[in-house]
Amino acid sequence: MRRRELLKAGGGLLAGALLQPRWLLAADVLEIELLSDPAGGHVNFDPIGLFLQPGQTVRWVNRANVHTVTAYHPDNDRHPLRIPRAAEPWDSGYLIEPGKVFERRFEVPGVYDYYCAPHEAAGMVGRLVVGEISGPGSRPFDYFRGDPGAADWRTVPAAARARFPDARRILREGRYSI
Ligand SMILES: [Cu+2]
Repeated sequence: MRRRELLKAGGGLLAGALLQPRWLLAADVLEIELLSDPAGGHVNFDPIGLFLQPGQTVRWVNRANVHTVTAYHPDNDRHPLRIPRAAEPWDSGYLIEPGKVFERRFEVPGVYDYYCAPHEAAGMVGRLVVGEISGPGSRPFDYFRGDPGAADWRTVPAAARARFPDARRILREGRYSI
């Protein structure tokens, strides 16, 4: 590698380190808990909003009740596309017992919205910002209206829309709990 390229690579690393909140530097795996009160009336992901760098992994841990971790993607029961176009959709399936975990590594930058299948209508959703605010997840909830290819996509329930944290806040604060 020539000196000029070395300097360029070093500069990129430095810029990345400065942008990254200090608490992120220690961990390649970031944890999100799946929570519920005993009656099941109040359910949520904690943190509901999380910033990570490309290459980092998220581990979702079920603490109570039965949940899924499912990407907003047409492959998942015709939900609208709200993850980067180049990213693979995912669905954890049911995490039935406390202590069950689901892990996923994120490489493609952008906003990733996801939901819990049994509790989406109750507003159990989460948002990841991987590196930057971009992609379908950064657009309004009804951005696909009038697109013939998206005619059979569902709408995001009102309770879920109301819960999503602002992506700019996630970028600013690193993580956001409700
Ligand atoms: Cu749930």
